Amino acid sequence: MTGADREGISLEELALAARNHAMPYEALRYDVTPVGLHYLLIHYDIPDVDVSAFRLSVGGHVETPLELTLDALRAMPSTTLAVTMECAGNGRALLEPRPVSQPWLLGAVGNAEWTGVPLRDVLAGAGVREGALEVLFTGRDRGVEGDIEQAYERSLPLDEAMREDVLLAFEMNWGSLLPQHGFPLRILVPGWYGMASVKWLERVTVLAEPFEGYQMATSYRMREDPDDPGEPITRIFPRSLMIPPGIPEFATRARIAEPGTHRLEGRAWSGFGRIERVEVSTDDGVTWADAVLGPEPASAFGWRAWSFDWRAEPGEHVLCCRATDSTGLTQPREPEWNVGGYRNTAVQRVTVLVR
Ligand SMILES: Nc1nc2c(c(=O)[nH]1)N[C@H]1C(S)=C(S)[C@@H](COP(=O)(O)O)O[C@H]1N2
Ligand SMILES: [Mo]
Repeated sequence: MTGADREGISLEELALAARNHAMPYEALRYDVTPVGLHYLLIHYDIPDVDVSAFRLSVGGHVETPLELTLDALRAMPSTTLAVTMECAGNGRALLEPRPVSQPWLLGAVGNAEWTGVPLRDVLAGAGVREGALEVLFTGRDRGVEGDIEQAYERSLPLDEAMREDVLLAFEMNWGSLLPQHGFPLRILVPGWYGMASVKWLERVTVLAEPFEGYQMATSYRMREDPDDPGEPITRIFPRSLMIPPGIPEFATRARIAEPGTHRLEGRAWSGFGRIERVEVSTDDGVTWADAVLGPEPASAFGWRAWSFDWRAEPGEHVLCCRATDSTGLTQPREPEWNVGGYRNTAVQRVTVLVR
């Protein structure tokens, strides 16, 4: 189905799409996504943060509540990890009917190097009390969603929050966080969809009961219909994307390529396990062949490069790619429709006219 056949996009969706940009597919060529090419998703407005007055509060079910300056956090031992972050709504606009929200095609992803202090070191300083269940992360940004005025906030189960790779991150690609990526501090949860990595972090609260806020109880759940409470969305399902070969037609983005051998290149990632296989189809998913995998990424949740030599013959071809991880999870041919339009990891299809 071409764009013109599909139900038109609304001005509200356009307003969201123009604020929250995707990573262009050609940026899959970079192992580390340049900051300005990383996707962006901001539910409300970017808050104005006075960094001289900034304090991170750590409280709730702890022995000693803390108020930490940025300098105090920067003075602690820090780690840098290359992490693929992806929005849970990536692929939403390809669902039919299209759930109305940020209308992502497939570019809501990026692989950045994040520097920060392990959250567990800070929690150890505060002393988590017996009976703690979850850790709540509250951002400074406020808005109205589902008729509820709220700060953007999400919780994590305590065992996830205590992983050594969950960072209080203050740098992205070796520079201070930019305003749009959470300046001056965000939480980074490798392997989980982006909604868990709360930006503009103001407060960390240890909880002895589950947090039932809007972004947990209503948003970010796989629901078959509006009455279905659904299952929460957590880790990133495997996906692979390719750099579309050839050149684009400006208005339609249709690809045009010369006959001959094209090296197809892309990246694959998963929040469940290592990428073990990427396959390519040049006949719209009828037959598949293995791509050549690049080296194992240095960090567990960084993306992995792959390539595939395609002998392009004149005519129209639909190229597809599909990733499988070490837990055996792979990508379906068709999406699983759901109310929020989440986790559409159906294989990418790129139509190329060879002439
Ligand atoms: N405070 C706050 N944190 C947030 C969001 C937000 O709107 N507010 N958006 C979340 C979502 S849905 C995603 S996908 C990621 C996007 O991070 P990025 O814009 O740095 O790529 O941030 C998450 N953290
Ligand atoms: Mo997201």
